[in-house]
Amino acid sequence: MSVAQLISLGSLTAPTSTETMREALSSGGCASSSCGSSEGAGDLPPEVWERIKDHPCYSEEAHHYFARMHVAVAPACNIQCNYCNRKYDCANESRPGVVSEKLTPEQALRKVVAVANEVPQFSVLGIAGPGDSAYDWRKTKATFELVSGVIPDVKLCLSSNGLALPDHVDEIAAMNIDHVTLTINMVDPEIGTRIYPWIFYRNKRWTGLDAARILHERQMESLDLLRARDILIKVNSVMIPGINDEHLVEVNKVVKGKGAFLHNIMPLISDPAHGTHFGLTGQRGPTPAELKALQDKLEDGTKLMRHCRQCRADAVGLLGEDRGQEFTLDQIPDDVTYDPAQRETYREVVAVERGEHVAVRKAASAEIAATAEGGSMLIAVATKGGGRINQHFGHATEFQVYEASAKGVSFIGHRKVEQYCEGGWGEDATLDGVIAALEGVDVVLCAKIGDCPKESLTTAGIEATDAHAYDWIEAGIAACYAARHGDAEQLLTA
Ligand code: CLF
Ligand code: SF4
Repeated sequence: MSVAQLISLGSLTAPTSTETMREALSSGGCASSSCGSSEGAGDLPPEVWERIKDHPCYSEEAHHYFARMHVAVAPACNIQCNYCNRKYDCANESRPGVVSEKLTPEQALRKVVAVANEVPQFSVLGIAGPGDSAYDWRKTKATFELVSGVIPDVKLCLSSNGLALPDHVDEIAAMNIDHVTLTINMVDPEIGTRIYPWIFYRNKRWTGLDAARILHERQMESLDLLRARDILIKVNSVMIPGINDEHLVEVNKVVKGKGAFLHNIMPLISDPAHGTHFGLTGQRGPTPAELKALQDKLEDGTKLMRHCRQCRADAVGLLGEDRGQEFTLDQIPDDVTYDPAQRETYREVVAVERGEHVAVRKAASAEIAATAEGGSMLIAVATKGGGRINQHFGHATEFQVYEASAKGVSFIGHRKVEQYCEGGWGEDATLDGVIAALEGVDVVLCAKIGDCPKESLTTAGIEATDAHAYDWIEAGIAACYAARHGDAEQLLTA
């Protein structure tokens, strides 16, 4: 039995011993790999892998197993982005049009403890607004200090526009904050004037080219200062067609040259209902194909993040889920105390499970690459985490999309959908939306699918199968690829 199955069966919602977990694993017949393998580092130096291996945003592999939570303690912001309406959360690191429950540092601690007790996958605490975490530094710092005093092993992560960050970089380093995200949308202030109408800096409001130039200089300074302190940097860039889409190639070069570890290109989400400048003036966001084309172009630069979910400033859970509404303050007792048992047990189980997953992924990739002449395929997977095909088609609110090609198996993104099956019934209109979201996909892998949706998908040219239910994602993909392109016998026995 896998970690994801254990979670879905509720085994991790009550204190569970490691022995019980191990027994469950061996009875499932899938725990034969080496214990605690740290494979998955790829071409990363071991010390870097050690720093990212439990961070769901910095490691695509980790996002199958580990969860982040955000606490919305930093409401103040010092700039205006044309894609942001300040009634909502910071759109640099979260989904526009969402309002979080704002917390004091003490309330945030209560919430973090409640989540740590209930969500064994929890590994990272991020502060991503709802304004700017470095500008609202006093509250950001107080929150991190309180939490790390109670849960010392939690990773601390913050996201900022970079304008105020140089003023606090020594404190950031001293607090052991190992991961910082900077949102950098331009390295040319002329382009910046089309994204930022004003900034507030050194007690003065700046506009036009002056504003964009100051912001650019401070962002470059932030990169240098963070790198000098060996803090891992992720750069977020919002892709805005016609404004900075082509320019992001240059941004990628510059941030790579300055040592950014990861570059996350986020599509502009522009909806007039959100009341942003771009939304109201008809600026469109990129299509999935435009986003993918840019990402493909940048693949040889800084490592790219393709698994971002543009989550909320109060998000809780694995990246593809949001359990924030289970942890609103009114549901958390005043005197909640931290119990590390579940998180510790979970980590022991994951260490075993993960080793096997890495081995399967490598084998599947190698086998698919060996039959490169077969061409490429897009496969959408319904998963609840743990690296397995373990979700019913009708329960999915997103599909993870993989490409099988000469490069092996690559995760290329996700497609959000409306849940098709509610209370045992599926709506045709919802299914049409799901099929539209799966455009370009060749095969859907899921734990179960009914005849009706399967037929509709087939009519739309998409094969759907539950033949690989609960198998590793990459093993299922290899089997599909073999069935279509390769030497089926060879691939299926890989
Ligand atoms: Fe949060 Fe951001 Fe840290 Fe992750 S999110 S502060 S790096 S812990 Fe992650 Fe969410 Fe994407 Fe951000 S999926 S929006 S990249
Ligand atoms: Fe909005 Fe964030 Fe930009 Fe501030 S930095 S204006 S909160 S998107």
